[in-house]
Amino acid sequence: MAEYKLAVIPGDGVGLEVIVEGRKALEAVASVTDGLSFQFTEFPWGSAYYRETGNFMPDDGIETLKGFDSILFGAVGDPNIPDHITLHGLLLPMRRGFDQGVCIRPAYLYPGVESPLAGKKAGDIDMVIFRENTEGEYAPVGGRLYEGTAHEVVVQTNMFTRRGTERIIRAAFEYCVRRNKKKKVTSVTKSNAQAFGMVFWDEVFREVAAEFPQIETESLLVDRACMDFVRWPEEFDVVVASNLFADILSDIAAVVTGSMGLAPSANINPEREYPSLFEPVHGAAFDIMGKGIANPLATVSAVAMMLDHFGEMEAAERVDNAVARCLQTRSVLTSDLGGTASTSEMGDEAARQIREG
Ligand code: GGG
Repeated sequence: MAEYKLAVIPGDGVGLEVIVEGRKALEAVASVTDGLSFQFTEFPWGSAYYRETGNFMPDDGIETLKGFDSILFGAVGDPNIPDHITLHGLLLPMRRGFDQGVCIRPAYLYPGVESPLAGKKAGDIDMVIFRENTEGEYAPVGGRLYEGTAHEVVVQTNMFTRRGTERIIRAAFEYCVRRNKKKKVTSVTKSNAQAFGMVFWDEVFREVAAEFPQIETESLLVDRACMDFVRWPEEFDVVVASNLFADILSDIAAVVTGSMGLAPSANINPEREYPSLFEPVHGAAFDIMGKGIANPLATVSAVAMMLDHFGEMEAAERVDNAVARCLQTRSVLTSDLGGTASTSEMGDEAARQIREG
């Protein structure tokens, strides 16, 4: 009998809409799985909370979340608050506070979904991106001096630690070994220009790769990787990159597999000392928020990644299969995939598919 305590943070924008459907998916899978249940505690943190209190979460927010098995997160971002304030107020403190250094972002071209790239068939694109998640270009290291004057100075420092770099690269290789249909790890840097941090990354990549001689390896510069994601995405298997590069690459991977609305993300604390966080890759989506048309399937797939993290493999597979069936049957789809369904109709269909298994 497993009962998981989940913290639910819908956050902002369409996060509020898709999280409801993520919860429906969890309730559906619990209803058909013996001994599986969830206890939800919802937190109203995000931009509305910031307007009321001056903070995106309470001072003891991280401490409060420590008591949970996992966090289900929607999105952060507000049209009237600068993005660097919202992101650094809620999501990044959780990723760093819970040492979630391994971010996993799969991208798969499902049967029934059309890629914007000509000639790509279902399954042609099947890659998993490993994003370093707590340092690199996202480290809050830097400052501004003489602001607003003609001699203003701005410093923004990338930060790479051996522990963080080794950890994400090793996670990518171990994933290849565990899911043995994955055979190649591609590391992406810009070490011709970034001669300290990224040369270091390349060195660590070679060191870790030597422990996995059975896995094919490749190192690409990020500009080349961006081109290849568009012209030859089928060449990629497992990709590992720094915080910023993998964020950009995972958005490209999401659009070439049909929609940002299908891309899930797992922010993992590999040591399991702290809760991990599961979310859709997409953000608050100001253009469609409040309209009830956001695609909730990225959140449903994030729920499957959470179940996989818990070791609830049958339940995870049931949710993954339900998403695949929704996409293949095409009877209920949101507008990003050419349908007319609302967010809640799509979520109901996913829950129905989960129950029917
Ligand atoms: N659900 C993810 C989300 O809200 N993303 C907002 C965002 O801007 N994220 C930046 C990042 O993940 O680096």
